[in-house]
Amino acid sequence: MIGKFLRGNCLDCPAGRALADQSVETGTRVYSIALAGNPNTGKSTVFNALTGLRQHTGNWPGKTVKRAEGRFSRGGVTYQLVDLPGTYSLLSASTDEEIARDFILFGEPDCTVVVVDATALERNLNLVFQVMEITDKVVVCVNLMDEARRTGIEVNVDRLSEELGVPAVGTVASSGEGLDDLVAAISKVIQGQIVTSPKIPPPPAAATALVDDLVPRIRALYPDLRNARWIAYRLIEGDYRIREALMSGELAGLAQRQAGAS
Ligand SMILES: Nc1nc2c(ncn2[C@@H]2O[C@H](COP(=O)(O)OP(=O)(O)OP(=O)(O)O)[C@@H](O)[C@H]2O)c(=O)[nH]1
Ligand SMILES: [Mg+2]
Repeated sequence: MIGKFLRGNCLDCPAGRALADQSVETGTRVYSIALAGNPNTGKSTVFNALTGLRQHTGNWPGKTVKRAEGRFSRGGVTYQLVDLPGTYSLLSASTDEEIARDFILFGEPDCTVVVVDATALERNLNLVFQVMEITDKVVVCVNLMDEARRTGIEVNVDRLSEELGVPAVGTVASSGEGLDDLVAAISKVIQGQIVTSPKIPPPPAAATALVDDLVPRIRALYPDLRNARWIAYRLIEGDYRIREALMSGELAGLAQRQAGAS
């Protein structure tokens, strides 16, 4: 029952358990939101502005090394915001990437916000696509819009949103501009008022054939797993962490939690 209630939170981690305990006490549903993004895009600035906490920010990449958590409420709804370390990808090449990837995959947030740099959109989109492969509950926060304006870069966020199939919101996190719209988009995605349909560039045909072959085998082992296709892609990329999770049965735990939640 509590598993059902807290679907979206990782009940195996201390933060998830703490959240579970508090939710039992208050009897209210708390929605979890992950803040992902390349290094130095303003994730912690968004986190601080929304939660009122003071997670470390500064003008160099790699400031956030562990995940930080804080809450805020809007319209009678409470959100648990999780500030993740900056990553260029989720392929677990580094501890930071593992922390971010594991939370998005195993923590199953109700919504993942990918904070991107408006002045370097193309480079930042790689991570957006990787996150959209894991989950369709995604909102893109196009931050540093002031820097983009200052350097003459025009970002059409509506067009971006259309092309990605998920909401995109322009923000200046350091001044608070756009953050109300960001929270409104997050809320609509969580409540199902916005139905996302992520558009991810197709992978090479050879990879697709291998993945098509692997997916039924993974499903045979873990019938309740929702992300079998994503797991298959990571396996052919040689992601050792996913391979270990598959061999050790860690994926079975995830599949059971997903089954209990649905
Ligand atoms: N001009 C401008 N500066 C911003 C904006 N958002 C954040 N900053 C600044 O950008 C720098 C990086 O912000 P952080 O919030 O620390 O970035 P981060 O994504 O958490 O960085 P990592 O934790 O290292 O990945 C800080 O100096 C912020 O004050 C913005 O919208 N406009
Ligand atoms: Mg940070």
